[in-house]
Amino acid sequence: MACSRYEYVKSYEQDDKILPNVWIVIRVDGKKFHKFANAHKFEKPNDENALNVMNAAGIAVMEEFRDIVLGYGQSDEYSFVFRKDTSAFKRRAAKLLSYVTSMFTSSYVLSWSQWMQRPLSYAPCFDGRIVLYPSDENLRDYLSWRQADVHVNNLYNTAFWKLVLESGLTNQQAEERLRGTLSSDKNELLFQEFGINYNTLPAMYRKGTILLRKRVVIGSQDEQKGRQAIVPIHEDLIGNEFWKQHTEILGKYV
Ligand code: DGT
Ligand code: MG
Ligand code: MG
Ligand code: MG
Ligand code: MG
Repeated sequence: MACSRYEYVKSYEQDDKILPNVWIVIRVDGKKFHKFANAHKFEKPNDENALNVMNAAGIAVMEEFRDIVLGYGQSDEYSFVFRKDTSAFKRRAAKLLSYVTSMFTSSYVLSWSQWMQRPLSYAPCFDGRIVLYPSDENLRDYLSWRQADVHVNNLYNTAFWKLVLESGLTNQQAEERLRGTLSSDKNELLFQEFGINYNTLPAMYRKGTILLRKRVVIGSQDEQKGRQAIVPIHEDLIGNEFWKQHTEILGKYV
């Protein structure tokens, strides 16, 4: 039966093909991770192992979808940048978004026990969105925005939790203490009251995690082979230096 009387319903489906020649960015973000982090006793403000679970899920997504040129993770979110000329899934927005979001989520669950002592007490879920950026500058500004976000939040959270956990302030007192302070004030507070030089804290907490595809050399000295690997780095991506060092991201595919 080629044409059943029901088949017309297919014509209600909408074409969601993404226009050519734009950067496709997909960002996933954990649903109510404030609650999820508490339920699983994440360390405050940063739980290194929980961030490793996020990174493992990010790597799994990039292993599955080869046209992603860069991943960027911080807190409970991950962004994935598809090359401008990708034809993956005919650039259909719903396919791209739902595959990436579900692959990220299932990989997060699959990687959990590798890093975490405590079992998952309920199923985490992630929202996903697609944003299109027409120019390289727009894409760089997007990534800079996410990295500036982790900086602002992490500096605040580091100061906040020091005041609560070490100085014994209530949450409200710590909030009042930090209200209206500049970055320089918080740096100074950490240094004067806790002897902490903020810039020496782990780069993963301050800068987030950038995932790049790189050729790496493996094997013994006698027999070396090159292969593609997904490499996590924790560098500044706001300045020009990063983009000069990693020219392959913006279009010189090697
Ligand atoms: P949402 O995204 O609107 O469903 O709500 P949330 O609660 O996921 O809010 P969001 O995404 O703005 O903020 C991320 C939350 O995740 C934030 O409240 C703190 C928590 N979180 C992320 N990473 C860590 C961590 O390493 N340690 C702890 N203790 N909490 C974390
Ligand atoms: Mg939110
Ligand atoms: Mg969230
Ligand atoms: Mg978030
Ligand atoms: Mg099917």
